[in-house]
Amino acid sequence: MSHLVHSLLVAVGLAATANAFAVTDPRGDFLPSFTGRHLGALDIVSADVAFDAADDTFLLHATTAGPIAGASGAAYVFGFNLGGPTKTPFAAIGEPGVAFTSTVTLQSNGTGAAGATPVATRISGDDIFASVPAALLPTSGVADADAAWSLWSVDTTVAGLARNADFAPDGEIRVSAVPEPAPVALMGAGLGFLLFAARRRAAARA
Ligand SMILES: [Ca+2]
Repeated sequence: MSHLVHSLLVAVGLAATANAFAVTDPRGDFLPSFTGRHLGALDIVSADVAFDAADDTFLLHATTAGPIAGASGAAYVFGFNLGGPTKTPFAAIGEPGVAFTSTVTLQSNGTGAAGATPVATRISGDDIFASVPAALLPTSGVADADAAWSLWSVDTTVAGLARNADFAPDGEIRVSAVPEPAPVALMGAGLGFLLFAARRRAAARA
């Protein structure tokens, strides 16, 4: 019994502290077509997007190989696919899998926008974050929790497709879910335990 309770507590602890699933990307893998500055800030090394159902908000995060705040003109574009006709503008530079219906652009100067609506952006060292209300991204037949995303870095001092530095992920990946609040997780664990105990009693009678 005590072992089972301990296992449940460990499971609850994991559920409460689990981080969003992050996509990792190699260092120094700028696209051959990229003609901009090879800044660490334009080299994506990991990224994640989670959907917080409680707040109806997407939580965006990217980590780069260098400090972001000082890299003037660096931008990070999160592409979202929420159903309907997609844009696939990057086949010519070897990224045909990047398909999106809307974008959120975060800038190294701390500004950001979802479409034409400003989005608060936070920068800390090599990391950039933003919370984006799901209502800002148009949907067509895909639930917010099932949204797919991709990310690419841009040197905005360069024109055309040659401005796109690094794609990570370069195919569509589904948003992760923000872990449910601890009290809800505890309730779930309690219910699981009751079910387990009931099944064990039933098995003992059989
Ligand atoms: Ca990279």
